[in-house]
Amino acid sequence: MRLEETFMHFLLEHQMRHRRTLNFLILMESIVTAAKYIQHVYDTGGLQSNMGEAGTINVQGENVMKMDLLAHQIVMHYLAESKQIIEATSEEITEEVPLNDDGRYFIYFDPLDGSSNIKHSLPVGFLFGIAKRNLDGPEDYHLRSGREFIAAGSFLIPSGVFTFGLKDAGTWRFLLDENQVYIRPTRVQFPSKRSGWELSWNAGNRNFYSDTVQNWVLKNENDYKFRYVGSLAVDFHRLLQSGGMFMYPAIVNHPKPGANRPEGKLRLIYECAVVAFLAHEAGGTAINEAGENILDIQPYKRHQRSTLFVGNKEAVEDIRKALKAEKPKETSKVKAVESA
Ligand code: AHM
Ligand code: MG
Repeated sequence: MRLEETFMHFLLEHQMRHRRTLNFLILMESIVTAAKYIQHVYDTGGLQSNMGEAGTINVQGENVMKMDLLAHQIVMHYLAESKQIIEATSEEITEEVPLNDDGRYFIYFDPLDGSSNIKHSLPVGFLFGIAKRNLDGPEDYHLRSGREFIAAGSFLIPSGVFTFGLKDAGTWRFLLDENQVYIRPTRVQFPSKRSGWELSWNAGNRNFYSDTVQNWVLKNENDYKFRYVGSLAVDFHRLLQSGGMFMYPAIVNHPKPGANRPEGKLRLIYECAVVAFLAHEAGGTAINEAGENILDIQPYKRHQRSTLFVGNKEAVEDIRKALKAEKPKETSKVKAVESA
């Protein structure tokens, strides 16, 4: 019989080594329990007729799926029970959710990332980032940047793989065993070998990007394999192991101007900053289209969007140089077509 190290043991050792409290352990126990519950609900979602739309539109103007709401309720239940959270931010709720005035942590989460995959029973993820409140004085409740996270993670659903980043202590993967226990801490680093690198992006948008991004794609796409699932949590999960870059650039050249997304599509705090934190701890990096490190962007609103380029440092640096060098031109293919 082979007995393996559990996630909780791994975390306990870490907390003891750094003379930290057990509060963080209690919080992580609640998050892991929530993830396993979401996993169960997802596994049985087809049978329970829970894979369809909820019939509502969320703060982002997108269709809410029943599964989005169930996942949100599950996470909120276990967070409230843990009593460790002062205030929670969920993709599914417009305002902050105050939980416990004496809680030590802020949490930002997307309970089910990749909603368009739900109706196909394809993989989705649960993304979260955690920051600590000001313990030395009155709390100002400012929204935290990724640089202020103490941990972040991503659960892959339904395979149950858990990727967990701890500040200055690396990014780790855990597998779910037959007893529903997370085991086998394995450190993950972006692979430096370029031959397996992947470029993960919605190729259907290629003509809608800025001229700079379009030119970069034209020059570089053949150096990468193309992979795209359509869920950041899942695409990033794959990228961590294969290397390369995931990108969601600004959409600025759409034929229907209303469909443009100059700020990007993904949400800064609970999507971009979460994968940026995991990437940073795994030896990679993440920037927005202005070339700023995602971790350094101070959010000014809860559901703020951002452009994202995340992956191996060399790949991200390469496009950062292009973004810096080439000023976006006034002319675009669309404008040219319009005037033709
Ligand atoms: P969601 O949080 O509503 O699921 O939306 C975010 C998702 C990301 O996971 C994914 O990277 C992106 O939207 C996919 O968008 P697109 O369908 O435009 O490629
Ligand atoms: Mg999402």
